Amino acid sequence: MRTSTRRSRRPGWRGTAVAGLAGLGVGEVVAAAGGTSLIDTVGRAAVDWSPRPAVERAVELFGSRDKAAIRIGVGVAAIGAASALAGLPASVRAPAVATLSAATAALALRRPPRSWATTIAAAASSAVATAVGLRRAPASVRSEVTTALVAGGALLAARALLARRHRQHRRIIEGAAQSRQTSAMPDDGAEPLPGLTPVITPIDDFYVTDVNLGAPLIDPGQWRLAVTGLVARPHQLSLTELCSQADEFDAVMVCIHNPVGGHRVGNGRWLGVPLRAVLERADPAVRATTLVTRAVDGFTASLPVQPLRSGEWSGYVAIGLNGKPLPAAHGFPARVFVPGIYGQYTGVKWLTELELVAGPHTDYWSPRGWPHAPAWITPHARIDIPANEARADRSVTIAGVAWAPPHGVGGVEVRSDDRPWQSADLACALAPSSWRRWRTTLDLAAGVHTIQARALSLSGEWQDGSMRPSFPLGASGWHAITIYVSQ
Ligand SMILES: Nc1nc2c(c(=O)[nH]1)N[C@H]1C(S)=C(S)[C@@H](COP(=O)(O)O)O[C@H]1N2
Ligand SMILES: [Mo]
Repeated sequence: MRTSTRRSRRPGWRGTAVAGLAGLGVGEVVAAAGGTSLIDTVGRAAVDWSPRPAVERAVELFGSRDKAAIRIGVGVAAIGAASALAGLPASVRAPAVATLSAATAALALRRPPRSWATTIAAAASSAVATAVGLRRAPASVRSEVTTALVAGGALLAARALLARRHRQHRRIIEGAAQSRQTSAMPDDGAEPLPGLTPVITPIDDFYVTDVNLGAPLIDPGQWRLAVTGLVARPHQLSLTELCSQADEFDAVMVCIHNPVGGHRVGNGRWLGVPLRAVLERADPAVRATTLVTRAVDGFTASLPVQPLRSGEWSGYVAIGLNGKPLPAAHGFPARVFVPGIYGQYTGVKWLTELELVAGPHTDYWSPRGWPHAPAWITPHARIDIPANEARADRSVTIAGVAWAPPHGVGGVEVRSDDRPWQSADLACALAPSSWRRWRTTLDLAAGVHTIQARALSLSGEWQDGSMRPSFPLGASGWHAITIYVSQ
C-alpha cells in the first residue's frame, strides 16, 4: 500500500524521461512555427560556454557531424535532466521544473536569434513536461510508450517544419537581386581523374563551420549593411547596391580547425565588392585602426584598416558563391572575406555592420584564448588519390590539391618513404588565392609505402613539415598516406 502511494508521488525515471521528451517535442514544434529551434538555441549556448579545448576536442571527434552531435547531446541532456527530477520529492519537483524552464526561457531570449518564438517554446515545453511529469497516478507502460512516440513524432514534425522554412528561404534567395550570372565555371586544364577534387568545390560539398546550429535566415528586402563608427560618411548599403559593384574572384576558404589532409577547406568562385571601395566611400578617420565586422549571430571578427585601405590586403564584402547568391549556411546575404586569412579571422557570415573603431577590439574567439591578430593560411598540399590504405599498382598516380593564398602555389613535391622529393605537375592557377590541382606518377616496389606531399608558395615558403595542432595558428605537417603495392 505504502509503496504504491510513494510510486504515485514519484513517477520514476522512465515517467519523467517521457515527460522531458514530451516537453522537448512540444517546444520544438512551437519554436519551428516561429522559424527557430529550442534545441539549437540551447546548443548555441553550449558552444558559447564551452572552453576552447572542449570545442577543439569536439571538432576532432565529430568532424563535419559536429552540429548533429551537439543537437543529440542537447536532447539527451534535456531528457536526462527530466529523469533526474524523478529522484526529487514531489514538493521540490515543481519548483525545480519552474526554475529550469525560467532559465531556458531566459537563455532563449539572450542567445541569437533572440526570438520570442524560442522563449514561448521554452515556456510551452516546460508546461508540458510539468503536466506530464507531475501526474499523480503512475502511468501505464502503454501510455508512456504512446506519449514517447507522439513526442518523437513531434520532434520529427518540427524538423520538417524548419526544413520547409529553409526551402522557402532558398526560393527567396534565388529571386534576390544579386543572382547575377557569373562567367562559366572555370577549367584548370587538369585531366579528369576519378577521386580528384573538382577545381571549384560544389556548394553541397563546401564545408560549413560556425557557432550556430542552424543558419540564420535573413530577409534580403529588409537587410542593410551599415557602415558606422569613426567615419566621415556613415551609410547603409542594400543588396542591390552591393550587387551593382561586385567583381568575381576565386579563392579558398580554410577553417583554422582543418587538420592536415582535411576537408574543412573549399575553393569558391566568389562575387564580392572590394572592401577598399566600401571603406573609401565611408572615409574613415585617421584614428580608425580597426574594422569590426558584425553579424546577426553575435559573432565578430576584426581586421586592421590600414592594409585594407592601401590595397596590401584585398578583402571583399562577398555576396555570391559559384554563380549564385550566397547560400544561407555560407552567410546570405553578405559576408566579409579576405583571401589568405583563416575563416574565423577573415570576417563574418550574415554580415550586418562594418564598424570602424580606434584600437583593438575583442572578438568572439579572443576571450577563448585564440590569438588576437588574424592568422594567415600557410602552404598546404592534400593527397586525394589514392585513398589512404588503398591497394595500388607499381606505377601509381598520386594527385590532389594545394593552396597557398594569397600568393599562390609555386610547386608541389611528392615522395615515397624516405626517397628524394620529386616535383608534381601543376594544373593552371585560376587565381593566386585559388587552390591548384596537381598530379604525378611514382614507380614503386611491391610492399607498404608512405606517400607524402608538400607545397611551395610563390612567395618562396615551403609547407612546414613539423606536426602542430590547429591551436593556435592552424595545423601544420605534411599530409601522408599509406598504400599497399601488389606484386
Ligand atoms: N557570423 C559568423 N561568421 C563566421 C563564423 C561564425 O560562427 N559566425 N565562423 C567563421 C569560421 S570559424 C569559418 S571557418 C568560416 C566558415 O565559412 P563557411 O561555413 O562558409 O565555410 O566562417 C567564419 N564566419
Ligand atoms: Mo573556422
